[in-house]
Amino acid sequence: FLPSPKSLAIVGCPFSGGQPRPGVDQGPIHLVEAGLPKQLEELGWKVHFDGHHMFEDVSAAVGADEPIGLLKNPRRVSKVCQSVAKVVGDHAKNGQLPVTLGGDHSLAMGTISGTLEKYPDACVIWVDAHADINTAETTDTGNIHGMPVAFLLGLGSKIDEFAWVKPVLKPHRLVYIGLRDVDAGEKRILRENNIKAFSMHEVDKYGIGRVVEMALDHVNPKRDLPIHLSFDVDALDPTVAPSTGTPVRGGLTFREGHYICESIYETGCLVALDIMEVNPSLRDAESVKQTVAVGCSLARSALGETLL
Ligand code: EXY
Ligand code: MN
Ligand code: MN
Ligand code: MN
Repeated sequence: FLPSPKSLAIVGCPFSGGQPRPGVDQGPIHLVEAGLPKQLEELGWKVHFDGHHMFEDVSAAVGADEPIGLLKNPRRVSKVCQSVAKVVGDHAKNGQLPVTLGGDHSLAMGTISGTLEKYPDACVIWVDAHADINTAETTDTGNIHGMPVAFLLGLGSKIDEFAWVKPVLKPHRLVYIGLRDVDAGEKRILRENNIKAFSMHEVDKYGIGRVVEMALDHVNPKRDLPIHLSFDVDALDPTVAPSTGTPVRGGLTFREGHYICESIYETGCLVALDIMEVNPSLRDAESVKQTVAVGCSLARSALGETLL
């Protein structure tokens, strides 16, 4: 599925409306300033980047955005994701692999909708400390970055403002790696929908090599389906990626995170990549630099950088 000649589009999404901590909107700006476009060119990619998507028109059109039930900034999140879905879908249809830089993880509602428009049978590998699968009924926080997967699966009560999100993702085409902070309601949803998840317990038990193999065997047994990789940097241990909004101890090591990316690239099935939740304003300068650097190196690994 990899475009040939290798061509990708960086979709910078400075957006933070899916969660309460300011700063995550600066993530994509830092990733680009750290040199990601050039690093990807050095891997042989033709890189399209025409500036970040600022979403001002969207925010202006929405105006005051009162909560819907518990959901915060619902109209803004919905509109931004809808516009991201269009951008990602158009790049995919153009033969440019979309690399979306977040921004908070609510954006994946858009990126995955865009991917599935071009590749309806694509599977999703979601690397995260969290399952991001709360519904309007189960969410405690109302932060939509904890909910995008539920929207994509069509779970929970329907909300008019999100009517554009089609339940395009099937539970058997989704697999998680890295989970360790899953709400009780989310555990029930995972169980009831038979969704495969490899938590840190399984990473400890089997090692990352076996876990990635089992994850691929589940969603992509013949290695012939397109893969969307949605990588939340909080999947990594906070010692590796400290500057993120919802760090959880006991995460993936630097190598485990990169191993996931390298192995997915090796399948030749990658069609879209998200690097999410880098928040350059939460920690000291050195930790920020480290987190931005790790975001860039995950992207490089997923796009073909090898150790030898
Ligand atoms: N489960 C919690 C919630 O729904 O608010 C925490 C979600 C954090 C989500 C981060 C992006 O991965
Ligand atoms: Mn563009
Ligand atoms: Mn997430
Ligand atoms: Mn997370």
